[in-house]
This record gives sequence, structure tokens and C-alpha cells, in this order.
Amino acid sequence: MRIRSTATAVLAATAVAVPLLVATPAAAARHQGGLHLGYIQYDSPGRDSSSRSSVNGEWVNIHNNGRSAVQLKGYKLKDNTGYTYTFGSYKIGAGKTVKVRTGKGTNASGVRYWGRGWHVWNNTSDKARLIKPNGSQLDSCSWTTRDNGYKNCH
Ligand SMILES: [Ca+2]
Repeated sequence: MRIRSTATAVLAATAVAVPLLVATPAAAARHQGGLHLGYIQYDSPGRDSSSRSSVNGEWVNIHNNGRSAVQLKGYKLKDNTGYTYTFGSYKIGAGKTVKVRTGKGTNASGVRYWGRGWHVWNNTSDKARLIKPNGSQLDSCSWTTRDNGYKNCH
């Protein structure tokens, strides 16, 4: 009898705890899964040209605020026109950022190169999308004015 009443008390405590557990992830829903779009420099500084430095002057940061590393192979970054960058094998650690530059260059830790010869992100209005390998959209971020040429999508 004594054991049973203890079990009942535990069940009652669980019933109270459940709504609290539901409330916490709801507040953090913006960055589901820990991986999200961060800072986007959509307007390369200076006048746009086909030079490597100009094209690489626009970039998108992807940030992992989760507690574990994520393998980005097959993840896609897509603009409004349909231009798509697909990640090769790259592991982004917990709390880390990877920068995807539009132009050509040599991939290194923390930076990936799309390899294009001209800018992709529209300077006045566009929408970046981060898409999982299964095709579902993980995050998106849009801008409608030139402003300072960048957006913090956090
Ligand atoms: Ca641009």
C-alpha cells in the first residue's frame, strides 16, 4: 500500500512536469535542431564585379548552436532564383560557424566556396534557405532592402 501511494505521487509529479517540458522547446523553436542561418553579407562591399574578391565579398554564415556536431553533407543553401549550393562532407562542431562564400577558392576549416563566377544573393531583395538532405527546409531568412548590405538572421 505504501509503495502504491508513492507510485501515485510520482505519476502526479510527472503530470505536472510535462507542460513545463513542452514549454521549453517551444521557446527555442526558431533554431530547431541547433543548425540555423546566421549573418548574411548579401551585398558585397564596393561595386559588384566578377573579380574573385568581389564575388567572395558576399557570404552566408551557418551556425550550429546545438550540443553536438552535425555532418553537413547533402545540406543545401538556396536563393530565390533557385541557385543552389550543396555541401560536400563537412562536420560543423557544436557552437561553430561555417561561412559559405559565393566565389571560387580553396575550402578550409570554417569556410566553404560555392565556386561561382558572379554574385548570387540579390542586393535589394532575396531569401536564403537552408535545406536538409531529405528536402525539408530547416531555416530561411529574407531581406527586402539594401540597408547596410547584410542581415543578422539569428
Ligand atoms: Ca549580392
